[in-house]
Amino acid sequence: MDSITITRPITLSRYLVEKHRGPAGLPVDLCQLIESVARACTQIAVVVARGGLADVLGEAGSDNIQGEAQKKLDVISNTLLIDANEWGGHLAAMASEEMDWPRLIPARYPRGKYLLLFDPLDGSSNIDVNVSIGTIFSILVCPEHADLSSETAAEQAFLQAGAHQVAAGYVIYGPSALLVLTVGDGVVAFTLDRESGAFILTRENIRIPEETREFAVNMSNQRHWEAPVQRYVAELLQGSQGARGKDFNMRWIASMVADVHRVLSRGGIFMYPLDERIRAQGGKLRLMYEANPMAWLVEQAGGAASTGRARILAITPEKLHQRVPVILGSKSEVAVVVAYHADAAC
Ligand code: AHM
Ligand code: MG
Repeated sequence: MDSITITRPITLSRYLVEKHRGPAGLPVDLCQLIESVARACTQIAVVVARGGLADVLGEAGSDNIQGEAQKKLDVISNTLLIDANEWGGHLAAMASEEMDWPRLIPARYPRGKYLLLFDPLDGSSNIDVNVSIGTIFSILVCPEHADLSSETAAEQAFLQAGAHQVAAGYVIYGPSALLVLTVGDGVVAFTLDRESGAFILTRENIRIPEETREFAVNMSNQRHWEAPVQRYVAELLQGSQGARGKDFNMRWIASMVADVHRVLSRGGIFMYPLDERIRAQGGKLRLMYEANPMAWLVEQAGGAASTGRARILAITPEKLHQRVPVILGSKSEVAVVVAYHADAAC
């Protein structure tokens, strides 16, 4: 009889079970929590893909705590993530870009030991124009004896540096839906098989190339940037005729998930630096559910992530919705920007 080759794809479930059994010894409840986040993202992928067919495009008619207008899909994605994760018994609380305060687990469900943070649908400005968007998530351990007596009291439990994350990742809703994940031993990617509904391992040991010729920044903000970023980008634009001695290419999708995914895939540097208009608020991107998970993924892939003055993962947050400047990607490029900040401080 002819032999038949059966390919057995590695699903997210199998990957996590193997992480539990292997040297990483990933706790079972953390594995289950990651799966439950992934399940919610599968539902978000379906709704995002239906778009205008499901009447989910456009404004929700409300603002979030940052005063930004919420899209219908922001609100729907937030609800799907809450509904998928609050009953499982893994969480002590969750926090979201779209909620003013942490959400406590209702008393009818068991309370677990993890804290889940998410930006349910990042890249809001791209939702209605059919450009890639994504969900970003970060998981922390809830401190023992944390005060979870009220939503406002619970904020304190979340205020941990990104270096304490136990899992982080994003799902990008693009031509394919991909889950990119780290549990602290490298970065892997899974592609959603829309027929089976399973995330299938499609890339392992993702590494960001050290050298790059590509940068991502919103150039329309140029005149407002601080001097070190002005200097860095001016040199990139001078290309082979300037100090860098080589030409650079620019990409700006305005979805952090899509821009960071490109950096993880083929290298580059992504920046949302401080500028004069956003100085008082600390930056544009949010530390705890945008910068931290992305910074950890990038570091795990051999890159670097900084505010220009500090390693992002070392920052102890003061507020849940705190914002920071973000400069991340290929290590050698981030090092140049950090050096320019240090020069300017002398
Ligand atoms: P959002 O969470 O409201 O979508 O804002 C974050 C997004 C990032 O995805 C992206 O990098 C940035 O905002 C784009 O900002 P801008 O429109 O200023 O270029
Ligand atoms: Mg966002």
